[in-house]
Amino acid sequence: MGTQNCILIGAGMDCGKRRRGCVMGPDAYRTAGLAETLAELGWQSEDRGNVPGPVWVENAPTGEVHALAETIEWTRLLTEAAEDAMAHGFPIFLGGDHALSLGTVAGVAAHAKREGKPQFVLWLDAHPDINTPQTTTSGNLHGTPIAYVTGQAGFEGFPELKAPVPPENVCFIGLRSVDAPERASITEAGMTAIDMRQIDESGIAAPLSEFLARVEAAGGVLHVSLDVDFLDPSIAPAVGTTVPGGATFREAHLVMEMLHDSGLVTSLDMVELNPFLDDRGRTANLMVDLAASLFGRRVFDRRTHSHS
Ligand code: Z70
Ligand code: MN
Ligand code: MN
Ligand code: MN
Repeated sequence: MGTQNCILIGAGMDCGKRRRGCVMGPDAYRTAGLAETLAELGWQSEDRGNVPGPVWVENAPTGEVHALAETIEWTRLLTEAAEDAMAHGFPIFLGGDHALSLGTVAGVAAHAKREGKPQFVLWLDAHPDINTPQTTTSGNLHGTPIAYVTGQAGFEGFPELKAPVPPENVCFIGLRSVDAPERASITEAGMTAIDMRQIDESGIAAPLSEFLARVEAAGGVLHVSLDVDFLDPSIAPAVGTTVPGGATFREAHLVMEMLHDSGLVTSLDMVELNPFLDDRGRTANLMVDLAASLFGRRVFDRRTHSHS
């Protein structure tokens, strides 16, 4: 994974949806011992504190787009923070709701473009978050980052993308709640979409290996965006939108271990944790455990790649 230096960036964005609480996410990860866990695995971390984006905004009426101006401001701030952090180490963006990825993915992709490397994105989520401000029926912009970062129309007023991510470089794993317009754009764009049915049929390792082989063959770099609702709500209750039938403890750890072994991951979002809904910190602790697997915690060494 290149340099053994992590940059922790608190992004307590809480206006990508109506239900409040994600603002506490960055401190929950700190409290759960993320930096100490990384240190045990040989990773130095530099905590840059919290990005000072707009925190709270009154709810927009049902159906209307909520907190557009605030989301645009967060996108600007996080694009900049992400692009800068990429030059100094491995950024971990501590969410915050998933609207933060409008900025983080835009920023890491801009960095990859400057280095002449293709950017890939692995979206671990129950939802594909590929609505636009026009197609969203909830008006919650946490359901839109993939549309923005792949350069779809409808994001007037947002920062101009320096480096749109080609749709074929995006892989979703864990899908089980997809809106009709989202299904249409995934199909049209030819994105790799692994739903829970496919995971049940083939296991989670086979489609992930296939995607990682594609990243490797392209000489690409990989951004991982981990939404708490990728996980089954029975093990990860601290999330606003619980969707039954999610990834198990073992599937999620396997994904993280395989990502570590690939040596391809260069940035990470940890999003949608709402500590207000947690059960004695168990979801925050689980998310830190998953990060640990991504940064090299293992039972026995099983590496197949020489880099990392
Ligand atoms: C729906 C929407 C969403 C997360 C809910 C849901 C989006 N597709 N994303 N929870 N993380 O409102 O656009
Ligand atoms: Mn770099
Ligand atoms: Mn999401
Ligand atoms: Mn989700």
